[in-house]
Amino acid sequence: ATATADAPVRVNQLGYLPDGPKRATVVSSTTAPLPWQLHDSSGTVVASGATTVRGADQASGQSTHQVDFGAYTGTGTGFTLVVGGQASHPFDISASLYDGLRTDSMSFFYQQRSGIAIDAALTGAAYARPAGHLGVAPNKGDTNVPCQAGGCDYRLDVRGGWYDAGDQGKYVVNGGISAWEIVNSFERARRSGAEAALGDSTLRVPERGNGIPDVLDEARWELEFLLRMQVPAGKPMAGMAFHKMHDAEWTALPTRPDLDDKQREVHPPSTAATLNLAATAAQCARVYAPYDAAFSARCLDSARRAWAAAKAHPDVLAPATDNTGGGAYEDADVSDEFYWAAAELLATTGESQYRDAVTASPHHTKPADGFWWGGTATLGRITLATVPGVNLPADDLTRVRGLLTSAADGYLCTMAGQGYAVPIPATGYVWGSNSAVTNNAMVLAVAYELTGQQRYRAGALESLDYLLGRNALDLSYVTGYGERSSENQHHRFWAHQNDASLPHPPAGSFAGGPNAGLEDPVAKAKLPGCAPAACYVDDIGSYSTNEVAINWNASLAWLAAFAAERRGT
Ligand code: 9MR
Repeated sequence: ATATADAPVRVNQLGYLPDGPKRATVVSSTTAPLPWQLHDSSGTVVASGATTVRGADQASGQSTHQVDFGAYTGTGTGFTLVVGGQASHPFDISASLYDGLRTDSMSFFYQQRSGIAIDAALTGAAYARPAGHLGVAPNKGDTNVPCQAGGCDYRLDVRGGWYDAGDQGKYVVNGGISAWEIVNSFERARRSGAEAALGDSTLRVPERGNGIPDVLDEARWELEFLLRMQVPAGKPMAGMAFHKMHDAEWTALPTRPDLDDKQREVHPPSTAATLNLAATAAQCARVYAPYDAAFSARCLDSARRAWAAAKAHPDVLAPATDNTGGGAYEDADVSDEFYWAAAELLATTGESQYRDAVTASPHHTKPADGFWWGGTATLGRITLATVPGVNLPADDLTRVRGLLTSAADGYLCTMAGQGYAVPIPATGYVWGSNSAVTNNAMVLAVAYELTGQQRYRAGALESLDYLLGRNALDLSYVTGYGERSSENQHHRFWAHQNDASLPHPPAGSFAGGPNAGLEDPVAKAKLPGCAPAACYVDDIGSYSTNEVAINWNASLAWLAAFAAERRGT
């Protein structure tokens, strides 16, 4: 049996953990179970059984069967699963399966850095590039940037940070959730005693060897940018955060960052951005305290000022129309950002003013909704539920934990109802759907931490199976991981598809994923009539299905670090 380019046996193409779930999906309209065999690399059948018929799957539009080979406990490389004479792509079964992805998905952020040369010694020559946006010609920014007309009458130094995605804008709301996820990944790993894997000299970053965990070095590059985006004291709306900064017009594809000659502009402050700053700076104050007391204090001061400014200006909303040259990141409801910021400030300071804001928020008792850049309440819930010693009554903390495990139970139920065990419903294939999968999988992982119940860990791991090839397209959405993986994500420098002298995205780059909305010209042309989970094309022009973005990679990196942890079970 051989794998075809579109094998009907869909596996996690990277593989499976010896102590994790091992399931696959078979595309077949046969209504009777089919025999399956697991072959090792020498072709020997090491396990066999019969499929479970699952029938029509709404998200993929396919008829499916399920294979469960979880009883097999061997390890090795080059396994294949064979059904009806068709073999899956080869895969491994190994405890170290996710070690590489943990590093690569986290190293993505160094390569997205603005304001620093990307060093060939760290990335390989193909990915090296000069520093972008330091005001060196032809760049006009980001060291002396005018506020957009009407915003303010002074200039700012807002260098640094990460480019958001395939574009080179820098947006506080998306920077906030991304930095939070990276820092939270470390905070979580420290609670489980596994922070060494994210420690110093674990990443390909220039700060390796400085005695500080590399994950925190990387997140600090963004945090320093977020701090710079705060309106200075003495200016109108002091303490608020500017919503975003980006080019005055969209740049062409490709445009290497240092070759961008467009005017960079800071856009007016927003309450949402201000609360993203308050939340991430409060988290920063807590998590960096053991490593750099001065930075921790700077973060806390900024967080307090941001919180006060947001309370004074609670409804300054970024408009959806402000999308020339960069994304709008509009948000009409900032109640969830208030809750998240209050939760972070409470967890860091224990102060009653923040506790009162938490307990008065409608989000404190609502079911835990899925989080994303525009909906951040569950980030606050995760912090309240997991950080030791939060100053809330014990029964209240128990209740918040229960909201998270209930949400996790909901995701398990959603997964169980589908041919491809995805923790989003058939209606959930929107722009960046892959990050809805990783974000929901994070909640499953948190539920595992809170309860120790294996079904939650299994759900988190099975979500990775979907992303790494067990899906409607038989494709891994992570560059370099799996036999068939995305490699033409929308990006202005990793634009090999448009210019052969430029590289593909580096290993560990995560595509946005299927988007039934078909919101770009390439998707409209190539994907008419697609089933939701098949509305994806690995084409650089399809920014609505195939962009990379810091909020998506941050969530993947969080999940990869969770999956890579050895649990000795
Ligand atoms: O992730 C964002 C998605 O939720 C929105 O629907 C979409 C359109 O507004 O924008 C996405 O964010 C993009 C941002 O606007 C600009 N940089 C690239 C981001 C990822 O595609």
